[in-house]
Amino acid sequence: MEKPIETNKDVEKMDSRLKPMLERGCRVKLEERWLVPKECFKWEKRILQNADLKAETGKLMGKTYVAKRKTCYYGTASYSYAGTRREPQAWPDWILPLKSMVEDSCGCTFNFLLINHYPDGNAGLGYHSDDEKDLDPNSTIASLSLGCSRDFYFKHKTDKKLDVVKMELHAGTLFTMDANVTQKNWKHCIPVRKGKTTGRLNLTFRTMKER
Ligand SMILES: O=C(O)CCC(=O)C(=O)O
Repeated sequence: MEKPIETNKDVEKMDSRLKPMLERGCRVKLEERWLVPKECFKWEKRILQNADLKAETGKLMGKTYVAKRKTCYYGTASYSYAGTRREPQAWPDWILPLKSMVEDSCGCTFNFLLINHYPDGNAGLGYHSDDEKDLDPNSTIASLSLGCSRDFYFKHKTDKKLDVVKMELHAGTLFTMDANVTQKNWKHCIPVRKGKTTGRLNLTFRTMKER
């Protein structure tokens, strides 16, 4: 039997960088070192070996684009993003221990996983909110980072006087946010960073509305 996944029990639960968001009713939490380095390497390798990562495509002004970012979808519910419906593959057995660990930590269950692979710093993700109509607005979105550290920014949608909330997501960080207040009022992005030459994986566990 596989050994249980080790997580760091002494993680900081609150981060002052998130204060402007917490003060405005967002349910956001940054848990650095949620996963210990040895587990990070193990899962990074396992995902790169097993996940069917393909260049992400979408539609912009009627034209199909192919992004540098690669993606893969697992779960039991489909969802639409950037004008395209994504049909996930069934949960593979190899990801289930990690899914359970994230669910235990968040106190909820997830029916969808998006894996993003940024092969290097040329791949990023522009400002957007996770406000797709398929997403359960009362749910939590849990985002686990592996591999190369990357900047992660939040910008308020209407209050231009508010500074951009800046974080760096390191391997093993679990970032959680609500699918409601945070998505209604803030946009987030992973800026392109030309100097980064190694890859990053991000796993966002989500809860879609059941049809
Ligand atoms: O890669 C990340 O950390 C962010 C991913 C993201 O924003 C998304 O999948 O919507």
